Amino acid sequence: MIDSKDIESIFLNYVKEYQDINGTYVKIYENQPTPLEFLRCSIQPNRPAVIKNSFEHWPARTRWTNEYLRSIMGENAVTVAGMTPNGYADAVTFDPITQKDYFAMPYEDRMKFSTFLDLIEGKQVSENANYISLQNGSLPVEYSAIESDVDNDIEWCSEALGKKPDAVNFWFGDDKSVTSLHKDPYENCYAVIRGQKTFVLYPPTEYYCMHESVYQNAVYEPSPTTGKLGLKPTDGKTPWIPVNPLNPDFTKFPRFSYACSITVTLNEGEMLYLPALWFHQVMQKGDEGVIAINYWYDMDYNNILYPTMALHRRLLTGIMEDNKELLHNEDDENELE
Ligand SMILES: O=C(O)CCC(=O)C(=O)O
Repeated sequence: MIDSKDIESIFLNYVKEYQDINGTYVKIYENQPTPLEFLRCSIQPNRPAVIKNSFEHWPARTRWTNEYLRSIMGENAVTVAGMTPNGYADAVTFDPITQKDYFAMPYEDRMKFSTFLDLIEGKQVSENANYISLQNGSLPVEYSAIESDVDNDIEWCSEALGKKPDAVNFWFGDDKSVTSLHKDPYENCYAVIRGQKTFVLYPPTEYYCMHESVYQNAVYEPSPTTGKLGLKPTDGKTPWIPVNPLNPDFTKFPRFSYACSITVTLNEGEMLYLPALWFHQVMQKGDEGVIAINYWYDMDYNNILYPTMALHRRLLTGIMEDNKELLHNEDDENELE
């Protein structure tokens, strides 16, 4: 009779086989690759890469000081989508009041860009982490005044993929904000303009190690009396990874001990190619704020990668971890009804 331990060892073999073959190698391109080289060496094998010296020509590289941004954008209203008391927006979070883990979504506020700069520069005190982190193509929507300081797409990547980006996003935050471990169905070219970003990466084959589970949603809201942000449970559930690679709890999440991270630190002027469905957690540091632009290209759904991830998710999180909601969900990404 086969038991669940046998099935677990099959998943573990799959994790290890990929690790044995690929190790933790990250290709470094000293200059922008040709589309063919990028396709062959990075996109097709679905491996991360760092690309140096590829966007030196962007005016943003020299122009985007806080002073300049304030002069052009200061009066414009922007969305600060990542306001949290602990720096973790969209993350599994324990609520001491209800004694439950939730999928915690940030408080989203609109403010003048100059007010956001005051918060980042410490001219206005805030108890919260404040992060400009909208992922809806925010650059052309909210930052059209500075959009022409960067390229509309990453030419060699567009050529390699045969498409233009689906979304171009503007990120501005500081070391208080961390993006929790997750994956996206996009090929991602992530360009650091100011400061430093550290990505902790895991390949899609390590889904087994991630302990993804389904959590009730909650959103941070300011208390009407104190103004402090607290969690308010809401309708809906979200499948999410509860492990923090910075401080993993191996008693609660033993399978994470088999995960093999690749840590990539990007400095100003460097770009990460983050392949579709790679798990990533992102930290940042830099005086007076960290700025990045990323280009999201729709992943190739004809490839076996997407259905393979869905299969693993249904088997592991759906059946073995008994989250039946996942089995009936057609959309394999996030929110569940
Ligand atoms: O920069 C960040 O904080 C997160 C970036 C990210 O998750 C992404 O580009 O998919």
